Amino acid sequence: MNFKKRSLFGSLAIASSLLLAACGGGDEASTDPADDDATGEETYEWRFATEEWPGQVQYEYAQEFADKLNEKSDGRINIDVYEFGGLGSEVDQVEMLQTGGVEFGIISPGFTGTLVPEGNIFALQFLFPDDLELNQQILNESEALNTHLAEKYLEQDIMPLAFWHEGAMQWTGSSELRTPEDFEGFQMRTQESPLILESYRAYGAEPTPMSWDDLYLSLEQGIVDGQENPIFFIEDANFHEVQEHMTLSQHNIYVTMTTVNPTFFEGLPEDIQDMILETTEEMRDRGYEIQKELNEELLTVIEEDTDNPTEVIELTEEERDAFRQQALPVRDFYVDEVGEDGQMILDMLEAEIEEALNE
Ligand code: 6CS
Repeated sequence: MNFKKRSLFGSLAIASSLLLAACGGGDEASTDPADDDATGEETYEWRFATEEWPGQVQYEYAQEFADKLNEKSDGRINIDVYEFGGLGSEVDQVEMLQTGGVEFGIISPGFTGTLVPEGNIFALQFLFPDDLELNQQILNESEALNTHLAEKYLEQDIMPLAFWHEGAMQWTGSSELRTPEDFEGFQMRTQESPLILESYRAYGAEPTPMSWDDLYLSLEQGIVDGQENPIFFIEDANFHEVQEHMTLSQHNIYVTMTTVNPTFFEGLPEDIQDMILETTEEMRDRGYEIQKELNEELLTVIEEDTDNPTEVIELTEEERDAFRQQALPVRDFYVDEVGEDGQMILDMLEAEIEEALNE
């Protein structure tokens, strides 16, 4: 049993109070200041939803973001950071951000694939190069993402402030995953986005979307055979306890977004907006730095956990290439699904990646 499971009762209590707010029963995405402080200046109380727990990358990032804003505003801005589980599933959190039940959220595109089909771009395996630092630079600077994809999110009441990644994704399984054939009939847990499912069908797997809240038990009980995630998450969520094998596949990077409710943001005074944007800039590489440290440290923990031995499989470049070849046609599927704008975003991102590699 996963000892880190949180109290359901506490979680439901938080979720229902925020849902009330989202339904208009509370201060829905209100830009109204909470109150005035002793000097008569406005103060603000905001909520920031994350998809992870304390100690994991998103939560630590969000807490630093909150602390910085608090400091910059001389204590006038107070943000409550919510760990995952208290506000429902990842998809529930997306809806809360859209409706103003929370002002800020870290949202992974893997949970918005139906809402913003163009965001499925991050499900395309072997699209980004292996250099993780370069990938963060691409995410920071990409016009395809920060302008064109961001517009698609904005149309759905989600305003991306920054795209960043939590490291390379790896596979774990109850059986070895070395070749695409190993995925034949393999029950793979995925996030919700349709293109993630399609990517695993391309290997012959049978993908099952589910929240990560249900994943430990599903792996333990054999409801699914395996999953994909960065190493820090595999260790911290204890998936390695219930998986025999981990393949260092680096088939993708885990991209996520710092987001804000646009109506709330646009209603804020300009100086407060500037503080948020400045904080976002200062935080640009923090996600990268936090994931780097955790991913390195926790790989050793998995390797040295003799109570829960996990075979760590390192793929050769030739072995990775076999997956790459099977993954490439999924890009056509992406374009068929998202049409002209999606094609433009993909073409532009591919050109930006090429340029970054040649610099
Ligand atoms: O696998 C997932 O769904 C989760 N993985 C990470 C790295 N962060 C949150 C997400 O929900």
